[in-house]
Amino acid sequence: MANPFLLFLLCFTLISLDSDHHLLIDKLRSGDTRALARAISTVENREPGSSALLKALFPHSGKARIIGLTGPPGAGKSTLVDHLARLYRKENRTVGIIAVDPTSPYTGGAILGDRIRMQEHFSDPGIYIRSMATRGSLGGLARTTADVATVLDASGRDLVMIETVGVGQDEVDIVRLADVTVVILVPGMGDDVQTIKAGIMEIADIFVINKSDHDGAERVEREIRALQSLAVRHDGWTPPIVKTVASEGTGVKDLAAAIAEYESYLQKENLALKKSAENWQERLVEMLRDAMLEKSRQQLGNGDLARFAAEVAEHKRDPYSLVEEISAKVGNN
Ligand SMILES: Nc1nc2c(ncn2[C@@H]2O[C@H](COP(=O)(O)OP(=O)(O)OP(=O)(O)O)[C@@H](O)[C@H]2O)c(=O)[nH]1
Ligand SMILES: [Mg+2]
Repeated sequence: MANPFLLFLLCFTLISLDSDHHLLIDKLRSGDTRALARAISTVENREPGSSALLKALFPHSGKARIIGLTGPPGAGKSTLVDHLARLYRKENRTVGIIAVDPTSPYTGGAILGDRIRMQEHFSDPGIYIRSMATRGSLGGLARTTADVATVLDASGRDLVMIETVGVGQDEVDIVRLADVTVVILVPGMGDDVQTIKAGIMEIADIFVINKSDHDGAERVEREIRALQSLAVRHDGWTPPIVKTVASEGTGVKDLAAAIAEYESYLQKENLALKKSAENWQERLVEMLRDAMLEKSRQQLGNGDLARFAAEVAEHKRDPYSLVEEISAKVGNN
């Protein structure tokens, strides 16, 4: 028999959590940046109530343009994002920026640069910047970034820009949640174009060759063209190549124009929804995988996995039946 007092307490907590959320949502939708920051932290740290918050926010999302920008370390991504943000603000559009920091050895100085720029924007509530450096975070970096983007979107930001360093699968996953993906390359990368191309080439809707003040911009352009000629995109769009010198703000207008052009192409060809559904298919698989894995973990007792692993290693057990057994139990719950 459940204790009536505990039941009351549970109901009370649930109701107050719910009204807390309503208050928070009202505030963040009215442009309150502190409420926005709190909501983002809740989601980022997977605090209790984060899933309820996301459920309540989701209906308000879907209106922002999500722009993903990726490229090698130090390519000038932050500088470009900064200029784009200023440009969009001149058009009176509100901006949210997520700078995903891979917390790797090569960032040190750049983070500082980002911070200085962040400070400059502080006086303008129309630009909200959030750095995330949470590799290995619960649910994965891509998932967290997607959820934070949903919060920014639901808060009514017109544009959400996501900056990531294009080095791994996580980054590819992150840009996959964007409506428009900008891949930033720089001259003198040599074989790097080859290295990066595997994951990144097919996701680029727009190429930027930044640091075009350096020698070799034409060569990079030729390489991109050559790679493009090998693969035709199924949506019929040919990603344009925009040359920029971000540190001087050169070419930023052209980049904004290319972004707008791709957006109107998506609208005209009725591709926006299709692209979004494709992105969601990936994300749903990932969310399901997380949920299933979590349930499996709950099924397993402390140390079970280590014991099973040892048994499989000693060939006392076969892993195929083991996984079948565990997933069958999960399915029954
Ligand atoms: N010469 C030249 N330097 C540039 C250009 N764009 C950016 N820079 C410089 O390159 C350095 C790195 O720029 P960031 O914007 O921090 O690059 P990032 O890609 O965000 O760097 P990470 O986030 O660390 O990967 C800075 O010192 C910029 O001033 C450019 O077009 N030409
Ligand atoms: Mg940066």
